[in-house]
Amino acid sequence: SGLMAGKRGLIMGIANNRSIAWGIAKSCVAQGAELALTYQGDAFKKRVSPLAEELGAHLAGHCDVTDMDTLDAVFDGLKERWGKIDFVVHAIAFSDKDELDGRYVDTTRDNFLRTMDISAYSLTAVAKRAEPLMTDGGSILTLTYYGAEKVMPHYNVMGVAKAALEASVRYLAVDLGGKGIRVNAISAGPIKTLAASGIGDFRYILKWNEYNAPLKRTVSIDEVGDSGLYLLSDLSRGVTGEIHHVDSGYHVVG
Ligand code: 0WD
Repeated sequence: SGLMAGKRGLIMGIANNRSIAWGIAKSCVAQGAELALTYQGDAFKKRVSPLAEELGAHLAGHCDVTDMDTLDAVFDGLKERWGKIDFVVHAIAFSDKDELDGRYVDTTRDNFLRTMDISAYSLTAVAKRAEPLMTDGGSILTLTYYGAEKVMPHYNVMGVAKAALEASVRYLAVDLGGKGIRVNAISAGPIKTLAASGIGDFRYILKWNEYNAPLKRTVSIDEVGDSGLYLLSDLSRGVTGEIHHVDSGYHVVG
């Protein structure tokens, strides 16, 4: 029973138990969803396996979104196992740590392209493969950040990639809407995760949010998880192309 009873979905981007995708996974399973999880390489397999076990989730295999063969293998596997899927969570981003500091103007072409590939293009690659499996409609959810809308210190090329990601959400929503597939993003407030530890002065950003956000605190992965649950469930069946802020309200003042 629950809001997600009978729904099956893929969650991409769990690195450990602090990952935002882990918060979303827990909320979905608490409401009856059945999950498949990908991991990036053997190092993460070790960390993700016990987490998958904890949720009774299936390990869908290694996936590096820069390698289309690994993406194809994951979706082929799901087709074989389940025949169809109802939702996908894309919680993946990467940029060279050295460029999440200092000035945006100093970004190298190599890292610009790599950041765009992993953090923006990959959503489109995922959506393209999810579409034929979402035979009863579906919900695709990605994660973005306020640095897409406004300049945030040190977010640099990742802000540019998140802007492209948010535009992708809108174009994908139009392309897939006719099939009842919805595409949305959560713009999460800052949370201390592995990916966030690469951003210069991240502790200052957390403090700044605590002082200035309407709720006077930062958000947790459980809170992002519950908002994700809404966007993945039929509660949000009239919602697509939306960037939903789960940031203690920071975006109304920032
Ligand atoms: O404050 C934050 N933490 C926020 C994060 C605020 C707003 C948005 N976000 C976004 C991130 O940009 C990302 O899109 O949320 C998403 C999830 O990030 P997270 O939960 O903060 O970070 P983490 O737990 O590190 O998970 C991201 C994972 C990677 O972990 P690492 O630590 O290796 O970067 O993305 C995966 C990987 O597991 N990842 C990839 N997966 C497949 N192929 C790849 C890749 N090439 N690169 C990274």
